Parts: sequence; structure tokens; C-alpha cells
Amino acid sequence: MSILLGEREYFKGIGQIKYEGPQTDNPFAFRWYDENKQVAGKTMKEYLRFACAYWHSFNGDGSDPFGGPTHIFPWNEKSDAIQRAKDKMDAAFEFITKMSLPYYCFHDVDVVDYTNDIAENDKRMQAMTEYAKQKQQQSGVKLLWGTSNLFSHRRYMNGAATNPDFHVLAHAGAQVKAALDATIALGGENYVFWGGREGYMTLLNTNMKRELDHFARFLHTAKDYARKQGFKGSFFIEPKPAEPTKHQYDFDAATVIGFLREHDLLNDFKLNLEVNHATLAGHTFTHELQVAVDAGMLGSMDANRGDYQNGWDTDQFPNNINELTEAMLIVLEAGGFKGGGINFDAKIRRNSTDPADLFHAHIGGMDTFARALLTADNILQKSSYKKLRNDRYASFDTGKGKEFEAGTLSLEDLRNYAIEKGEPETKSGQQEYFENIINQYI
Ligand code: XUL
Ligand code: CO
Repeated sequence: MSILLGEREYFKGIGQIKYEGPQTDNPFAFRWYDENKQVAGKTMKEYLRFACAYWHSFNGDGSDPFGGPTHIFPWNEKSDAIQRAKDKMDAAFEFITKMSLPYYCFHDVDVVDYTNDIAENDKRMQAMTEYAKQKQQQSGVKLLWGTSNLFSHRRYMNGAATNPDFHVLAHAGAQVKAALDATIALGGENYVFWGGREGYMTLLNTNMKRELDHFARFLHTAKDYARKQGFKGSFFIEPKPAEPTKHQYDFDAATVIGFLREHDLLNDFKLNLEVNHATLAGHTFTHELQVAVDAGMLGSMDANRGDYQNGWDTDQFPNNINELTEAMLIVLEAGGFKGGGINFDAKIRRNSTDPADLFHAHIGGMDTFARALLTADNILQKSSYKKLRNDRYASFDTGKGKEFEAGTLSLEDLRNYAIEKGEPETKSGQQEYFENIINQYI
């Protein structure tokens, strides 16, 4: 991949980020992410399938509930909406190609400003789809997924697909149609639904059953439309328990899998799991990954991290090697992502105001994942980790344990076995030993 510049260079003085190895002092180089290195039968690039999130990187202006923008972007200078969107896309593809990121992801409103006029929005999105198509062709960068922002506009304050007002739901439909059209035209490999306001603030004014039925009907309707247009990719639901609503319906992986099963959506939908959404749900990220993998539903990952001292969605860039090694153990054992990849749904801090900060953030995130992948692969190849875990279940591999797994033992059989064998011997769970294996290979 080579750098794709538009009419002007936005990240001046920073060239292509290359792999230089762990010994380098160059802050603008990868120490661990070597895109052509083979791991688990694929190159790192093919395994990790990194994506840049348009919204945080090119729209996120550093504002928070206590203050306005601190990131003043040069691509926002023009007054014409389409020109501004093209400038932003030039900056985005310059950054993405300098970083050697193979994919990007967007919400409709990240790409171009939306108005209250559906026809005008469709026209804008179509113009930008043509522009993005050229950019993708010139650079080789691909669209990992597209999505629709159904949570920022005031009309969605009571939800989009779960809004008690059908009129609002129809607007959500119009927006999803246009976002699907764009995703399909751009060869997008997946389409995401994150239900930011699909939930409630109080049950006093909410018919939860009806809202959930509407949500499922909406997903079926969107899926049927996309399939009719020839979309072959996966739909992903991205669980999150709360924020912005008090309670979101897509609470966590297990909840979403149950919902998809109940509403006959399991064949078309998988999960896009986000690290800090797991934390907010009171789970570890590995818990969420394992739940998805065990159901054959691990689609993709939104990579970031939260903050140990507060309880909101800080969307920081990932940097914890231990945690990601444990995550990559699960991904590796599952054989990788099902169509998805690793999207950096993460933002630089409000006071990270240098253009270079976006590079440091992505370099750090990519290196941490690469190192975690290598470490996890080593653990699986060289350590006793898997054997130790399997050995804990050895009593189910033969004899009565095996018969129990096969479903041929009765409750009376269990009682007879317990009497015959007497009190079981004490067996350690060896947690500290398992934890040490992780550190040994980092
Ligand atoms: C919000 C979030 C979203 C989704 C896409 O917490 O993660 O950005 O990833 O809508
Ligand atoms: Co996300």
C-alpha cells in the first residue's frame, strides 16, 4: 500500500509507518506489527484485519460535556458540505494509507453532514459513495463495515427502531436503506447495528415487549432489503448495556444471542464486541468473546479500553498486553474472526491536540494487538496451557463421565457412582499457575 494524498497533505512531516522491530527508537514505527509475518497460518495483516474508525479519527473534535472542540481540523474549513466531506475523506485516506490500515468503518453522518431532508441526504451519500469508491480503488483500502447513526439526531431521543412513534421508526428505515446502499456499493464486508438509544430510561412509559418485537421486525426488514440487493456479508449487533440510555436492549453478548435466536435472526447476524462495552456490562472482554465464540457468533471487534477508575465509555486506545493476550487466546482458538476484524473504536484524548497523536494512538494499538497475537500463538504452540485446561475435564473423557456427557446417565446413576467412589479428591484450579504462563510468554 502506498500513501494516498489528496490535493493537499494533512499530516505533513509524517510518512509511511513501517515495521522496524522491538529495538527501534523511532516513535513513528511499528515494533511488533509486521504485516507480512506469518502467525497461525496467515499473515498478521490477514489475521488482525485492522480498521480505522472514521468517527473518532476525523469527526471527534475533543469536545466533552464540559467543553467544546479542542481538535480544530483543517479538513473542516470549506462551507460546502460535499467539499468539506471530500476534504475529510482525503485526510482520512492519507492517514489510513500512511498507517497501512487495510480497512475503515463509518456511520453515514461521519462521511457527510446530514440534513432533515431525506432526498438531499441520499444525494449527498451517493456523491460521497462515488468519491469513496475512487479512493478505495486507488489505495486498496477496503470497507470493513458501514453503519447508520440512529442516535444523535433529536428525533431519535426515544429510540429509532424501538421508538414508540412509527413515524420516527420510518425515518430510521430511510436512513438505514441509504447506509446499506452505500455499504453495498463500496463492497463493505459487513453492516453494523449499534442500538445507542434502543432501550429505555424508565419502564413507566415503556412497553418493552412491543419495542423488542419492533426491533426484530426492523432488523428482518433491513436484512431482507440488503439480501435482495445482493449483500452477502454479515450483519453485526454491537452489545452495550447502557449509555446513552439507562438500559439498552442489546445489553451483552448472551442477551443479544438470545434475542437473535428468539426472533429467527441467527443465520444473518453475528456480534461485534467492544472491549469497554464488556466492562460496562460488568464482564471481562474475554467473557464476552467466549460467549460469542461458543455460540459460533464472533463476528468482529471494536478495540478500545475503559478506565479502571470511572464507569463510562472513555474509548481509549488499547495498551494492555496481558488483557489482549487473553483475548487473542480466545480468538486464535476460535480460528479468527467470522468476516470481521479489529476496528479501533477509540479516540485520542481531549488534550491530545497534535496531528501526530492520532499516529501514536494507532501505532500503540496495532503493536499491542500484534504482540498479544504473537504471545497467544506462542502460548498455544509451546506451553502446557491447553493441556492443563483440558486435563481439568479428563473425568468426562472416559467411563461414566463420558456417558453423562452423552446423556445416557440418570440421576440415580449419579447417586450410585457417588456412593461407589466416595468423597472426591481435592483438585486445585491452579489459577496463579495459569496466570504465570501468560506472563512467561509476553
Ligand atoms: C458507541 C459505539 C459506536 C458503534 C457504532 O459506544 O461503540 O460507535 O461502534 O455505532
Ligand atoms: Co463501537
